[in-house]
Amino acid sequence: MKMLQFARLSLVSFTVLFAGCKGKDAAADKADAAKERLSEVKEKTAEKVDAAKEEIAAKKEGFYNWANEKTHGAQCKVMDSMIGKHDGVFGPGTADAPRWGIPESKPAKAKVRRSWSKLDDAEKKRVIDGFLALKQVTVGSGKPGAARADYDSICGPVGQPAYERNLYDYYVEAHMNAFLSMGTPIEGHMQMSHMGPQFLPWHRYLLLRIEADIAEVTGDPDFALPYWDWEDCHADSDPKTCAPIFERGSLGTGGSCDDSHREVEGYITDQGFKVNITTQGNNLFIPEAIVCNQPRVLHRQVGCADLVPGAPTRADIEAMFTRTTYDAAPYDHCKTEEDVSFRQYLEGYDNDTTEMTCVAVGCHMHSAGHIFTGADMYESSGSPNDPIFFLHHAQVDRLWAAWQAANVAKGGDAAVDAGNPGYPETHRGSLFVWPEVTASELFDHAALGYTYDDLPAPR
Ligand SMILES: [Cu+2]
Repeated sequence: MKMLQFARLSLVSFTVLFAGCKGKDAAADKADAAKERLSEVKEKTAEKVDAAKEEIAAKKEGFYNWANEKTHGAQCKVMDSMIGKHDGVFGPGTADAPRWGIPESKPAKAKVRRSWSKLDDAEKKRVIDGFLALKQVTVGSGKPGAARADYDSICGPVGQPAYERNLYDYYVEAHMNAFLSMGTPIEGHMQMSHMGPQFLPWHRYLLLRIEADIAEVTGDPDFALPYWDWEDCHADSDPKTCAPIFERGSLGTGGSCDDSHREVEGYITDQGFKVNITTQGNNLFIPEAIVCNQPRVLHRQVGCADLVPGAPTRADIEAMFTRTTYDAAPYDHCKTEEDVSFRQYLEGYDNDTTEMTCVAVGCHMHSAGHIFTGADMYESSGSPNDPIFFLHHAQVDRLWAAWQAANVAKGGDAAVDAGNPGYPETHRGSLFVWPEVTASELFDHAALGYTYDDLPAPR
């Protein structure tokens, strides 16, 4: 009996042992195959990274230290020579939602965009909550709008780690892509989001999209973006702080002029608002400057930059109304034969500066708002990282609407094209990143279903 048991046991052990051997062989085979696959993947990834590095190096060669140039004209020319060095390989940053935000026909009831400082505390919080909600709309979230968070991120192609894509950062990326791909051979110098006639329509559409996103995600179909009335900064005893806008209870503080303490404090930070993708050191055109997936708190340095005395003033707005032409040749950021056009002026350019930053990105009006807010709004092509970006651009959009209305009121030639006399024929087409939308269909804001609580008129 015992013998039999032993025999049986041995047989069992032998079988187990044998089976174990066989199992080990199979497992080893599997491990080898996995290793092989892994090294293949690694090799392919390394190849891709090398290719990306080469591409980036080639692009960097096109960058020139144009700060050496001392005159406006010379700086302009050098800047121009940089444009077109990037060929748009970074991906358009699109999500599959063509014409999102554009109503099929003019809605019966217009949305009303109101001044930020006219909102009560609860309304302000609702706006901030809307921005926060977009950060939660990730591809796998199952939330409304999740499909639009499935965009081509710039991070992979520039060799940066992926982060969890979301409906807020889509706009940061779209804006970064627009800078990186500026003046691509495909799009040409014509269809540019900045430094050209499409500056205003491009940002008008960006606002329409995010406004529609917030409306959908928060379930509030009447949601309208507020605007930052720059004049509110001058009603304050200290225009440098612009306390009525940068308040602790909602949008958060203005950070600090001390470079190591720029963190925005207050409601928005307490609610967990984080920056996920940005660029380092004022580099708008260099892919190497992009940093992904190092989440951090929002940064501001309100009123710290010497380049601008403060937010634009009422006098600046009056000067805007004296411009009679929408845009003038060479239709960019450079000097025109006479004075700067309306678009050049509102974007921030002037003819006289030789300060390199002011030649490149402008120091007045729109640009002044970016520089005045500082840090994330100023140093990066990812300026939509700061929600004030959308309020700021709503103000720019409002001033465009005001200028148009003033022209329509004048009648005659000034009233053509919804009050955009001088809008060049060559720049009416598709928008960069959103080719399904054309610039000219964005001329009439009322037809797009929104209006402003107050449009300034020339005095
Ligand atoms: Cu912009």
